[in-house]
Amino acid sequence: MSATLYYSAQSCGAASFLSQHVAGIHLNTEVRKSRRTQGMLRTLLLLLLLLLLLLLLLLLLHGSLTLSLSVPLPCSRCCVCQTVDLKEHKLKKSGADFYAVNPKGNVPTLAFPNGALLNEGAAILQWIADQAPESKLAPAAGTFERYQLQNTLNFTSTEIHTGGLGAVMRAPNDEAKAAARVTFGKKLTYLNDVLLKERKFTGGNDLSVADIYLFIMCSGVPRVGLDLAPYSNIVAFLAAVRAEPRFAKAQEAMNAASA
Ligand SMILES: N[C@@H](CCC(=O)N[C@@H](CS)C(=O)NCC(=O)O)C(=O)O
Repeated sequence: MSATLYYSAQSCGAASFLSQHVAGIHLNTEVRKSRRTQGMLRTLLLLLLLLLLLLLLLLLLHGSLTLSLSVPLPCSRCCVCQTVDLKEHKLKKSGADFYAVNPKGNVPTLAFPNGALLNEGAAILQWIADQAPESKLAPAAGTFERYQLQNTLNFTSTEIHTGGLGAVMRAPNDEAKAAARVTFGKKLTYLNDVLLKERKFTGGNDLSVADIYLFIMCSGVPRVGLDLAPYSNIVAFLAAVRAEPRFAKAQEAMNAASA
């Protein structure tokens, strides 16, 4: 059975939607298998058409087979995606109370058929990457590179997301906002001068879930009154993520889903 991802395209939850799309786990592989089966049945039917006496009976049989095979089958590594109105804490489609899904009320949230929940972005992103190791969205568990990815996810969550963007947004007045921008600027300098120095992505040449999360967060920096232009490595990083073909497709899918 599929897990359900609750997200909002205008929030940090977008990183999880984009990552599951890049990982390819949005595809219902079982449905693709049944389409292959349908193709084989069509070939068989063409041969059987030569036997005119059985024509009517075979056409009827074909109709019922097509009908049953087109029903999507459950897929253990798929994500079903649901958008959340974060102001109202309601599901956009049904209007149902989101607190009934996740008592913490935040996105991203990943709900499993057995009732288990993941509701911290860093954990969800690693779960997504691990469902599709061939996507190389995270280094293998247990390797030093995986701990470095975890390091970047935590840095993004605590120092860019909550400690940077969140601190400026929550600051009660202009003076406090200016002070929060100065602190945030120091973290951006670290990101620019150390983490992204001579690197396309934070882990090297392969796009990772940490890059997708960092992309979403850094894209929000101008909205809190900070100019990214002096941070040339961050600007180059954002362009590199945007240019990654799998990411570009994922973004198109997210735009289409929220249109
Ligand atoms: N600690 C969580 C924070 C997630 C978070 O801040 N989500 C925001 C959107 S960016 C949210 O859902 N806010 C609404 C709420 O918490 O009620 C994580 O790292 O994933």
